[in-house]
Amino acid sequence: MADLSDFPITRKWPASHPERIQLYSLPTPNGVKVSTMLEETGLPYEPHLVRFDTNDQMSPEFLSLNPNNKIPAIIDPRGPGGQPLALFESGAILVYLADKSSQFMPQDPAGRYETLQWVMFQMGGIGPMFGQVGFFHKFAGKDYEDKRPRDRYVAESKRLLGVLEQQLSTREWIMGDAYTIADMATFPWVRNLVGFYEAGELVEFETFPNVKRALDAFLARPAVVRALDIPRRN
Ligand SMILES: N[C@@H](CCC(=O)N[C@@H](CS)C(=O)NCC(=O)O)C(=O)O
Repeated sequence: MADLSDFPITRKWPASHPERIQLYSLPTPNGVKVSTMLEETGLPYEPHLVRFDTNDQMSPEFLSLNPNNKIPAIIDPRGPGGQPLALFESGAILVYLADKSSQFMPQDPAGRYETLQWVMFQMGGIGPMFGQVGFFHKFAGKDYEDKRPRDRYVAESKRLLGVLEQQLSTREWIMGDAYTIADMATFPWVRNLVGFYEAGELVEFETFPNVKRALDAFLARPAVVRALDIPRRN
């Protein structure tokens, strides 16, 4: 039986199944990337809800695992060399789970690097820019009189959607026929932009038909349907 007692986070979120991967998350776009990957691979895991309304992400127990106070984070009791491994940052977790499961990452070196390139494109571009659109369009920033910050992030988000559109205009998924962690990183954010952030009109989403097609295909996957509600908010 794996012993996770060295990880203070397990005091606030006790492991009922310490032999399984422990997921600390909330079904936000970054959280859904990892719950999707876990559902798609079939790796055994145990989800734990990190609540923002009670600031769980700022608790000493959570910070002991991720000093950056953000979900998602995991502990794999059987990491490299059979030793427990704690990880935060959704991109790093996706790569780790792809390597662990040998799934959703091309096996050839060039395909692997290209997939990583698109994961980085999401992590450095799509996530941060779409997130700013959310702030300036839907949340506190919507009341700012000066619309230049909003317009800047909308323009950048449209540009990024254009890059995705071009990539998807000749491919089923970002990497071609193969559905990979690049798709799992990207589409939860596209969904959020046009859904929760209600920015579809603002970014003229109808001008990106291939992004829409791939988004719909992503959302139709049974693993994604399940992942969107993991960990269940109670
Ligand atoms: N780069 C990080 C970003 C994670 C992130 O921004 N998580 C948000 C939810 S989507 C969060 O935990 N926010 C809580 C906070 O900032 O206090 C990743 O991809 O894992």
